[in-house]
Amino acid sequence: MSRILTVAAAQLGPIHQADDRASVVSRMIALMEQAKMRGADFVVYPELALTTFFPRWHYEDRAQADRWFETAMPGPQTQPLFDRARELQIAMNFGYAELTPEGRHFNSSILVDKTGRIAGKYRKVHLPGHAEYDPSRAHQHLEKRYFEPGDLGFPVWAFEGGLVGMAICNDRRWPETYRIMGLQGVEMIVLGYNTPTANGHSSTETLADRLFHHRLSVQAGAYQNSTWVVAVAKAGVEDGHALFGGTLIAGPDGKIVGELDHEEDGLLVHACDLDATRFGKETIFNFAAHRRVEHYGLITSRTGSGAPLGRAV
Ligand code: CDV
Repeated sequence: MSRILTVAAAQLGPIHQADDRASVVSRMIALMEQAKMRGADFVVYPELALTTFFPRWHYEDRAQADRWFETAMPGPQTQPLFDRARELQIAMNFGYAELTPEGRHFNSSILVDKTGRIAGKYRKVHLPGHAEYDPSRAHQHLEKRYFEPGDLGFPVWAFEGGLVGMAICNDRRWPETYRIMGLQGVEMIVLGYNTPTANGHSSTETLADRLFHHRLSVQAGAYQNSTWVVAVAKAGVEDGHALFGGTLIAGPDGKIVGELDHEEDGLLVHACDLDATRFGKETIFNFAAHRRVEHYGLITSRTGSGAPLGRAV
């Protein structure tokens, strides 16, 4: 048996500060139309898809960053994206900066079904970077200044015939992200990212090193939870600041089934067999048979690493 969900990873090239939402939405619609022509059921866009990666900019007054946030979803500028998705009968996922009516700020991502209904929302849990201007860094990464940590956990939804979950960028480096969704039987994880090409803490880490860590994280999460993972970049040079590409789809055996090799707007389309996730889930990663939760307490009782538990025997 096979259940096919044809997914289009829709990488976006750079978005500059001067690019308005309308121009970005029209690029997203162009990719959506190509995705539909190539047979996709589901188009997946990056983290903070509607704007430049603004957490690189320091605003003394945090409210100045509010112009990068959406106060309604859909709002007047994003409505055309929802309308076109409904016309084309294509599901979608994208990330955006969310400002709630209560004044809370999140780095969020939504699942929108083929009727244009928001079926699920995720708010980024693992916020990287720092909250105050740091002159020691080659570039600023102020996610901790502009967002609060997500408060929705890592849910999985019955969506477009499969079990689908979301993560955002830095979340992909944390095994807990995948395992919490694995424990809900996830069959596809969609995640968008904006990853600087250079490490702000290290002048020796190369682009190859950074792409290696990206692939390693995504492939391990896919394999260890026997799930598809669709990882989508916002890439290229935004106002002089480089983000790497590396948009890829990893299968439930951890192997990469396709990867983009450029940093522009572009599509990676793959027919994902959701039933291919069964083999790993029923054998080596049959959680019910093999997990030993009595030994996993530190995962939730300790945040940073601490004293070793080893004792003389
Ligand atoms: N947007 C991100 O979360 N970026 C991080 C960088 C800062 C390491 C990432 O994990 O790619």
